[in-house]
Amino acid sequence: MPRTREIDSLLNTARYPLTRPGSAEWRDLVFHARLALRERGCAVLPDFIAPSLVDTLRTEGAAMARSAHHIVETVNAYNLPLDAPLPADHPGCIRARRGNAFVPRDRIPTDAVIHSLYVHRSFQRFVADCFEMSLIHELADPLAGLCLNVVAPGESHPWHFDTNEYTVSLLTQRAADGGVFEYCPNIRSADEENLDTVRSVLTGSGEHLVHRLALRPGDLQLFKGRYALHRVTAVGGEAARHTAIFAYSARPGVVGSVERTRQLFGRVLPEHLAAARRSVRVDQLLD
Ligand SMILES: O=C(O)CCC(=O)C(=O)O
Ligand SMILES: [Fe+2]
Repeated sequence: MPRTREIDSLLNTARYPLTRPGSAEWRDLVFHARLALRERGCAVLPDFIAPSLVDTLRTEGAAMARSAHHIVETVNAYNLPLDAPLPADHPGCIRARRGNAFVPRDRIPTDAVIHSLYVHRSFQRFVADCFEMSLIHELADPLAGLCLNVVAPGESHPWHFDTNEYTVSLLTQRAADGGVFEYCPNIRSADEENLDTVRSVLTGSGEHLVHRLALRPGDLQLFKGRYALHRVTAVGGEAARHTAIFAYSARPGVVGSVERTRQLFGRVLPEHLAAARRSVRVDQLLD
């Protein structure tokens, strides 16, 4: 089996000394990431990947993008079934077209840059520290743990909340036009849905709550996607937008639901059926 790559060869180590945990530079990076996460639920670490690998990142992503599961769906921000019994003014009644496609973990080569990073202990330790956690775990989900999100020209990834509390992502190919990541920090919390505010964003009157990121390939993004409503706007031009999505959890053993897995990847594996009987959730929020 191809080996994963060593972290020193992957990163812009001059800026990101991940092999020196606890050093002054490490503490400074973590301090700033924590501040951004506390204030906005989002931290960007620019030029995280070694400049010499940014092209490899793009070509590897473009090759795996051929295995994306393409299906255009009508969804709501909570990924609730469209016939869920909700009051008429509930923001979950607002529908959108989801046109992005995911390449699942079992279609991503082990020696790809994004896989090498996802499983690397130094990287996980650094990410955990930024999220103020002692430890983070890869999802036990054989499909959703690591994905490539493909937004093709003309498509978008509409407003939604993530199932995972924390998400780490890395742009591998940017759109020539559009494909902007937009988010509303802390619009809900573990015990408050804030339905009125969510509805205002979905209907356009909450525009002042929307933040935008100008990401470049190789930038790392740390994000609290369970509490921030977010989307990728429609991609223009010829090129698709590709992002690696690294999903981690505070608990080991987290596996996506059967319904959501089928929705995202078009198939389920025995691990999903087994997990449905155990059901590990971190809170009682919708989705
Ligand atoms: O591709 C992105 O930048 C965002 C993807 C996203 O929000 C998701 O996969 O849940
Ligand atoms: Fe998301």
